[in-house]
Amino acid sequence: MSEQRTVFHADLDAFYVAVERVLDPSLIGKPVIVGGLGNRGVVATASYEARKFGVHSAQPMAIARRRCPQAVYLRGNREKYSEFSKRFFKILDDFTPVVAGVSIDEAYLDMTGSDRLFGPPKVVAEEIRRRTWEEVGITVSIGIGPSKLVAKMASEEAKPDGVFEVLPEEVEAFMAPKPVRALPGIGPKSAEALATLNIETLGQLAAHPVGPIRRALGPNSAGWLQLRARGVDNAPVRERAKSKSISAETTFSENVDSVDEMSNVLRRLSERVGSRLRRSGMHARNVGLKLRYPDFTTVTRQTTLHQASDGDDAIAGSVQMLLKKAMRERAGSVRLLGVSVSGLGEPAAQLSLLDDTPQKDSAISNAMDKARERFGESAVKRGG
Ligand code: DCP
Ligand code: MG
Repeated sequence: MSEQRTVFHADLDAFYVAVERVLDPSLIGKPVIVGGLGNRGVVATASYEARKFGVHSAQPMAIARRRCPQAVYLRGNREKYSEFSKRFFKILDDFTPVVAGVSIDEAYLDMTGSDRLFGPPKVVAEEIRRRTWEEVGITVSIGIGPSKLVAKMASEEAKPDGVFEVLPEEVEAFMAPKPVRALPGIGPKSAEALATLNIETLGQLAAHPVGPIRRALGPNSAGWLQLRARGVDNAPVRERAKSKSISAETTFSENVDSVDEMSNVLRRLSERVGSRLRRSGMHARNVGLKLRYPDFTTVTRQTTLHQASDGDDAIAGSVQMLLKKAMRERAGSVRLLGVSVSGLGEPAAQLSLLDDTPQKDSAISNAMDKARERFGESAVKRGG
């Protein structure tokens, strides 16, 4: 069918902790936990020393403190992390024009045909690792495979501080013994449903008759997941999942009842989402607001932009409107606010000539990103 591809998945090791260790080498070798330190905080990441005690990302901080009281706890520094992230992505750009960042510390690289320029994949991967170590001061793990899916799973194998290559002829044997949960796209619920069919491994999933799997997982995902269980994935490195969204949220240590304060927080969250959106090179069609009330009732409201955009004003404007609406429906204090964008796609080639607002918004927002990079997030604010 198509030519054989070579895909890399590169993921920095314990990224936030690694940055903290560059800034303060006395943290090297110690259990270190970065995250929200308030009583409702969660762990953003933990050093591998702390992971041994059962501490992991997204865990409530209270549990981490119980499991690893001797760790060094840090609040973290978003601007520093994004600065290090940019330096890492700059290095990746030197190796291929086809780099797709998927998060602050993680990217796919299409390295098909790069042998002639740089040498065999493993050698190239070691070169990326060497440069990242020397120029950023952080270790990165790299998985190599004939598809994004296999490269991603190989990088799990490579972690920490290593390279793991899966050759095309090794894919099935590499996938088959893994538990179904190892496949991106299979969560705890799907795994449970598969367990009722006595399917524990990807090999068993691939070999099972499709009928019962359809009934267990739904007609849409069954066939697709069986292919993926065998490592089949033709998605190009550039393409992003259609369902992809970008979001940012804040849980307050004390409930907030002032609508002005909610507005301010939402403005900041909108800018954070906008800046990540601009880095992705995509425009968003939908903007969403999330509110959680003190009784834990959570509501989400969504609106569609007139024109897909990546500008802070477009996002923040819609969010303010959604906030007003939500407060009319249920006024009072909130414990969490969130902003999201979805319906992401390539920017329209030709924006409306009659309406230059989105372009201007986008250009100003880009300039603000640069200024924030230099002076910090809170230093630069746009007039209301
Ligand atoms: N992160 C976060 N909240 C999460 C997961 C991650 O804030 N629920 C942040 C902290 C991580 C960074 O994103 O340092 C990168 O996420 P990874 O999943 O790549 O985790 P790490 O880089 O920390 O560790 P690993 O070595 O497993 O990649
Ligand atoms: Mg990482």
